[in-house]
Amino acid sequence: MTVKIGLIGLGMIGQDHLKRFRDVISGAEVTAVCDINHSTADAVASEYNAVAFYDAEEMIHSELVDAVFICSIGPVHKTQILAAFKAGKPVFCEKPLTPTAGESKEIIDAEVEAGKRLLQLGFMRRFDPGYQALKQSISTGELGDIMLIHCAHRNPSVPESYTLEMAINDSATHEIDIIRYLLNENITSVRVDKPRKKTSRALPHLQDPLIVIFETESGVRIDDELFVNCHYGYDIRCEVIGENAIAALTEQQLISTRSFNGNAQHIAQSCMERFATAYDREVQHFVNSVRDDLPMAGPSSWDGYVVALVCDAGLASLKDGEKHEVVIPEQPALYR
Ligand code: ISE
Repeated sequence: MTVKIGLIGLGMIGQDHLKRFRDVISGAEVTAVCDINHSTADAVASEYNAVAFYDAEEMIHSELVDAVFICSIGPVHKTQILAAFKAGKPVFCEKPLTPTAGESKEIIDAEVEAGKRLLQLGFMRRFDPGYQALKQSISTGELGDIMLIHCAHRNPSVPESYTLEMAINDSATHEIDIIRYLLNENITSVRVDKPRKKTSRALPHLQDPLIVIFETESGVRIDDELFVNCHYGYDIRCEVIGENAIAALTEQQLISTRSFNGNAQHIAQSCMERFATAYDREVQHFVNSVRDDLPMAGPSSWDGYVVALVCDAGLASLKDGEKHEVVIPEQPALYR
C-alpha cells in the first residue's frame, strides 16, 4: 500500500519534508498540499505533482488523503488535528503540539475518547542516533546514578518574528522533550535566568543567551544554554554527568579536514542539516505505522501536553525570574 499524504503548511520545514517524501521515504507519496498562500500552494503542487488546496479542512476530508502531515504554524494546529481525528485520519504534527497546555489538553481528551493513539508528534531528536546512544548508556546503568545534564541549544540566528517567549516554547521545547526521553521521568520545576550580558547580534526585543534550569522527579539538575544568535552555526550539545562516568553527544561529522587552517570539522548551519537523519527516521516511522495500520507510536500528544505544561512554567519564570513548579496530571492509560 502507498500511503497518500496531505501536507499542510509549505514553509521551510514543510518544503524540507516534501523533498524527503520525494527522495528518501518509501511507502508514501504526497498527493495533496495545502497553504493559505494560494500562489505558494499552486507552485509547490505543480513541482511535486500534487493537488493544491488552500483550506486545510477541505484537504483533510479529501479522498486524496489517507494521512495528514501538519507543518503549519502552532496556533492553527489544534483545529487541524481535531479535524483530522474527526475524519478518522492519522496525523503527524510538527512541534509544538499547540502553543498552550490548555489547547493540548483538548487534543488529549479527543484522542482518549477515540480510544487509540492517532498522532505522532515531531520531536525528531528522539530519532537521532546520538541521542539514542545517550539514552542507551543511561539505561544500561554504565554511567551510574545521573546527577546533572548540561545542554546547549545554539542557532546561528533567528528571524525578526522570533519573540523572547519562543526561546522557551519554540527552542527549549526540544530539550524539555529530550530530557524526559533520556531520563524516563518528568520535569518538576523550571527557572529561567537572564544573564546581565547579551549578544550585540540579538534584536533589541530578545534576551540572548538565556539559561534555563530544570529539575526532575529524582532530582537531576539540568542547565540549558539557549543562544539563538550564536552566529557560528547550529550547535546542539548534551553532556550527561553520572556518578561513574560521563557521556556526551559527539561532533556529528564523519570526517575532519587537516589543512593550513588546522584540524577542522564542518558545523551544521540549520536544524534541517543537523537532524537530517532524525527527520528521515521519524517520517519513515510514521509512514510505516500508517501503512501497517498500527496505532501511532513515538512522541505522542501526551508528550506534547507535558512539554506545554513545562513551557507554561518556563514562561512564568521568564517574567519573574522565580522557580516555578510543574504539576502534571495523571497520565491516561492510553499513553502508558
Ligand atoms: C525551531 O522552531 C526549531 O524547531 C529548531 O530545531 C530550533 O533549534 C529553533 O530554535 C526553533 O526556533
